[in-house]
Amino acid sequence: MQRYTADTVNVDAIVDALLHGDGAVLISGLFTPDQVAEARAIIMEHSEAASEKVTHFQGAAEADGTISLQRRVWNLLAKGKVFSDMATHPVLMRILRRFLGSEFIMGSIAANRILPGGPGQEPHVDYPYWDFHAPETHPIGLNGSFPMNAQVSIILDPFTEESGATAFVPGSQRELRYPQDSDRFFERCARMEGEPGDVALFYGVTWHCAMPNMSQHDRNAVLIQYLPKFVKPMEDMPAALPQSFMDEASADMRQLLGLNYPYPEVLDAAKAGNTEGRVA
Ligand SMILES: O=C(O)CCC(=O)C(=O)O
Ligand SMILES: [Fe+2]
Repeated sequence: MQRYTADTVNVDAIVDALLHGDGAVLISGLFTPDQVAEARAIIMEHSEAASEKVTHFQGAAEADGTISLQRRVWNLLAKGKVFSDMATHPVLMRILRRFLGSEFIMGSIAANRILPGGPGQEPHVDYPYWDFHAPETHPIGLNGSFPMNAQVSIILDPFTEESGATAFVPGSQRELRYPQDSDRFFERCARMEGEPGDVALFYGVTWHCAMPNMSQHDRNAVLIQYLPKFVKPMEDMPAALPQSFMDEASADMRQLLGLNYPYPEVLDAAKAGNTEGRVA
């Protein structure tokens, strides 16, 4: 996995690595210790109750109703300005404008906290390909040659093999396919290891999963899903945020919330509130 810093970021090389290379890169030191500490404290506070909803990729160890050791915190934009600053970091915006098109949007921003002893996930691909185990539900001929997803993991605790750093199979993004048992994922995988403040950026068709946390510390990350402007986002963020958030949002945040892209729209004037000619 190629490693960059904010100063050495090479957009063309990163786009090439995401599409044709490993499918993942690491950008180290993108966020300050203060930002990491603030984000982590908010996530820890909001995930103290074990009832936070987990992902559809939740580990088998939790399926029996025991206390969840993998916890999600949703709707982060409403929980602290630090998360808006993270989502709109200029280095990420610059890379993603090239990768997903200049008007790309955000489909989800959530935290994943894996407690000590917490489980990993099944190997998978991410939204909007997450159900590609049923390829017939997607358009015929769909492949990964142009991206409809980019994933950012902002690392808030040391990501090591022991603590369950995200596993991925380098190069698996080149062929859009859901990983099978016969793909021997766990024998072939590399790990997205990093320090708090680092960012793992990957193309979500790369086979990957969280791994079990065998360390003594929590393993927190902010997971951001970015999409091209025309893909229906996974979370309805504008509906979950107060109007004041929208009113104060930066131009980049308005773009990420999809506010620049108006569809679907009612294009029939009679239905759009023009009562002239409306049939009662
Ligand atoms: O937390 C991680 O390591 C990865 C999480 C992930 O891939 C997901 O929830 O889709
Ligand atoms: Fe994932």
